[in-house]
Amino acid sequence: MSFYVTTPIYYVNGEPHLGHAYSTIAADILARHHRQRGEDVFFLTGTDEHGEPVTQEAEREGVDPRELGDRYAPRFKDLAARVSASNDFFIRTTDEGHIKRVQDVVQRVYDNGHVYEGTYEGWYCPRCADFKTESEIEDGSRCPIHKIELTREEEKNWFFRLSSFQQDLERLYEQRPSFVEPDFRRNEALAFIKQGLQDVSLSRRRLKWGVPVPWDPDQVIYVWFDALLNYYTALGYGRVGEDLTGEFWPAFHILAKDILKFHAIYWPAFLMAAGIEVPRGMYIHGFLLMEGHKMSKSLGNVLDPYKAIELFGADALRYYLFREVSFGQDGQISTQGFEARYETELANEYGNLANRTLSMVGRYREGVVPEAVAEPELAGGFEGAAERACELLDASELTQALEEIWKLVRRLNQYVEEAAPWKLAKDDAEAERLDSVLYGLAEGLRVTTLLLHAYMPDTTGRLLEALGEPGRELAEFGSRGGGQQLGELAPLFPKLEPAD
Ligand code: ME8
Repeated sequence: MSFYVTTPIYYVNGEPHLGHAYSTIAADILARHHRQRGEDVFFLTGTDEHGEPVTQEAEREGVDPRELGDRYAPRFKDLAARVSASNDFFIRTTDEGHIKRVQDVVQRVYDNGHVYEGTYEGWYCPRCADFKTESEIEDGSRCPIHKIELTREEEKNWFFRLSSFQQDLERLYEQRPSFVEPDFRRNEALAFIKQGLQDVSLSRRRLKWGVPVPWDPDQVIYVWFDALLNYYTALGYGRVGEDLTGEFWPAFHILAKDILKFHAIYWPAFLMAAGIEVPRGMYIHGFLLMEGHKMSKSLGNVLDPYKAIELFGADALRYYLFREVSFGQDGQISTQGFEARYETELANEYGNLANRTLSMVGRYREGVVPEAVAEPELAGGFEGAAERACELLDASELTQALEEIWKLVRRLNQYVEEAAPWKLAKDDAEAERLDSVLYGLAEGLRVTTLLLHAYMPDTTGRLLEALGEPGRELAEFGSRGGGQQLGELAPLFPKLEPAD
């Protein structure tokens, strides 16, 4: 089994922010989870360096657009590393390997008869690098995403016959109901298709910064086709000396609702036109909101993920984002909410559970997990838990899966209180029961921590090491018998000093 997951490639027209980190973390959780299930995984992220959004910023700063890529691509790469993303490759659309392959595919689409020369006139947003249909325009002439004035543009250039894929797309949506998830996004995309599709421009004449159209080098390929193709081109050169296309294509895409139309409509149509298999699917998430606004470079309403990671660690941020905001929906985030969950859930519930379990096994059983059978009242709560989490993760329901896993953390804490091992330890007649309780706690903690590993790779890695767990595969409760020597564990989520 193989699994190929991607994030959007981010524009290099400004500093990366938490919104970008969010998509990257989501894709990383899926990548890590699938690796835990023993699948071959390829995880791709990167930067989108051509086109209007980047050219505009370069003009504003009076620099060459190439310079912006060289400045910001390393920052995006660094952010991915800081949030513990386990991406296998970082693509830049200025890579030679990408450019060459984009030209190949676009040429194929041309050769297959899906391209013609024409003129288009309409309302254009340079930040989106997109013409807007009448129904997408806000307040007469504003971009609904960037809130800036649209410009009336006329373009004579190459067109992609999107309209001729209307039926193929409708059929695709019918045959593969989960092609676009969640459902309400699928319906949105399908409604857009059913309105009737218009052809879209495939090239830009005025623009110099982009991939030259192979049969007409005076024009560059429209940035959206150049960008979307990254998902495909990367497999051709992302691992030196190997072509991974056969092994990993088609991809599963993670993205937010702002770029739904490109991914859910243009992209599969373009692939069909090139004779390439359409994506395996895509999950469209919502926006992280601070004070009710979409956080973005252009609105300047930015929360700094670096500071959060420096103070609380990447795992805490990863956890918070997927716990607080129901994945798929827009959701408010705040520093107060973050600190509260850090304290009450990560430190008090999970961190304490880990430390208590290790210290009780240490104190009462010299650090060796008893070889015993867990009490049914505890074991029962774990039945089918891993399976449920897997099913939810298969549907990219990252928040619901985390919710299920967190129920296990709470159940274990409740069990500690009910079983009160410190009381059992005072009574020799209860030695067997104490064995069973301590075994159950260690086993429950192990199984739960394996499930949490995709969300919080660093802290859970430390805990699993202390639990003497060599592997990272998901496990059923009771599948390990006891007898392990437990190690030391520094607090997983230390209390912050007020000075911080
Ligand atoms: O659109 N909340 O790049 P981009 C959640 N280059 N996610 C957010 C977010 C927020 N507030 N802000 C940004 C582009 N994102 C194109 C994509 S793909 C072939 C080309 C995330 O830099 C989210 O994934 O504007 C969104 O779709 C993406 O960043 C847009 O990044």
